[in-house]
Amino acid sequence: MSIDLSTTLGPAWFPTPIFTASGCASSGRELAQFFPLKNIGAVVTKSIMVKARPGRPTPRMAETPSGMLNSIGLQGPGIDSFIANDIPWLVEQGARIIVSIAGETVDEYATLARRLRSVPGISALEVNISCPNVENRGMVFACDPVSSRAVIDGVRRIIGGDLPIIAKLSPDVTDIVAIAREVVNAGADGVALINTLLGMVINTETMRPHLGGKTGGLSGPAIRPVAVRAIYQVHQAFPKVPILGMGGVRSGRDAFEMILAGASGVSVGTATFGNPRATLDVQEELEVILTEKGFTTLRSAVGFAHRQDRQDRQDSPEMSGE
Ligand code: RRO
Repeated sequence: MSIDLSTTLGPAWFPTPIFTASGCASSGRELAQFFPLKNIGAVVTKSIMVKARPGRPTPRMAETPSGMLNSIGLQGPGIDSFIANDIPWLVEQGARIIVSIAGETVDEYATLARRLRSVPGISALEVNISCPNVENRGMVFACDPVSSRAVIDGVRRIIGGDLPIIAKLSPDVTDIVAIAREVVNAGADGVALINTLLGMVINTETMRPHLGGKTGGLSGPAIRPVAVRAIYQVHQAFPKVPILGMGGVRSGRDAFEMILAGASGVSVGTATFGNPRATLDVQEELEVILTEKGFTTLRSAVGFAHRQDRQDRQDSPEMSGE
C-alpha cells in the first residue's frame, strides 16, 4: 500500500493525520508502552496551566450512554515542570508534539506562550479556550466571540510567526462558525473541533449530582455527530482553514468521516481508555479505508463530502440564476 498520509495544520507538517486528543493521554508516558509515539501523527498533551493544579474533587468520571463525563478540572504539574520533564521526554521518543495550553485570564495564556515560544521540539500550540470544567461559564472564553479573539490575539502577539496556533473551540455555542471567524481573524492558523459538551449526571440512589464538580464534559461516540456537524460547518465557511477534528472517534471509519467533513487531522481521545492502542489502530484502519476508496493522498479526501454539496448548489435553479 503506498498512500501519502501526510498532512499540515498551517505551517506544521505531520507524516500522518492521526493524533492523540488532549487530556486523554497526559504527556504520552502511559501510551508509550503500547506503541512508539513517533508512529502516530502527533501527541497532543493535556492542557497545561501556569501553576500546578490539583483539579476538581472526586468523583471525576461518570459513564453515560455511548460516552462518559469528566470533570478533571485542569489537573496538571504547571508549565515549569512540564517544560523540564515532559517535553524533553517526548522529544527523546521522537514524537511530534502539540502543546495544549489553558489559562484563567488572557494574561495567563500570554505567559504560557512566552514560556513555550523558544522551547525546541514543539510542532504547534493548541490554545484551549473551551474547557467546560472551570469555576464559572464566564471563563469559557470560546463561548464568547470577544473573549475568544482576545486570547488568540494575545498569544499570537507573543508567538509571532514562530509556532502554529490551533484554537480549540466549544460546541456549546449557537454559532460555531462565528467563533471560528473571530479566532482566525485574530491569527489562529487552524481550529480544533470539538471540546466536550457540558453535561450532568444525577445519582438516583443518593439523589445528588454524581460528579464532585457537579457538571462535566461529555465525550465519546455520543458526541461524534455533533463534531462532524461542527467540522462540516466550519470547513464550508472557511475551506482554507485547517481543522483538527475530535469527538468520539473509535475507528478508521470514524476518522474518515471527519476527514470527509473537512478535518486535516483527527485526534483519538476517549477510545484510548478502553483500548490504549486506539490511536494507532485508527491510523492503520484509516489507511485501508482511504485505499479502498481510491484515494492516493490524505489531502485529496479532506472536505470531500462538500464536493457533491457544492455541485448540487451550483446546479440548483437559485444558484444558476434560472
Ligand atoms: O481538565 C478538564 O477537566 C477538561 C479540559 Br482542560 C477540557 O478541555 N475538556 C474537558 O472535557 N475536560
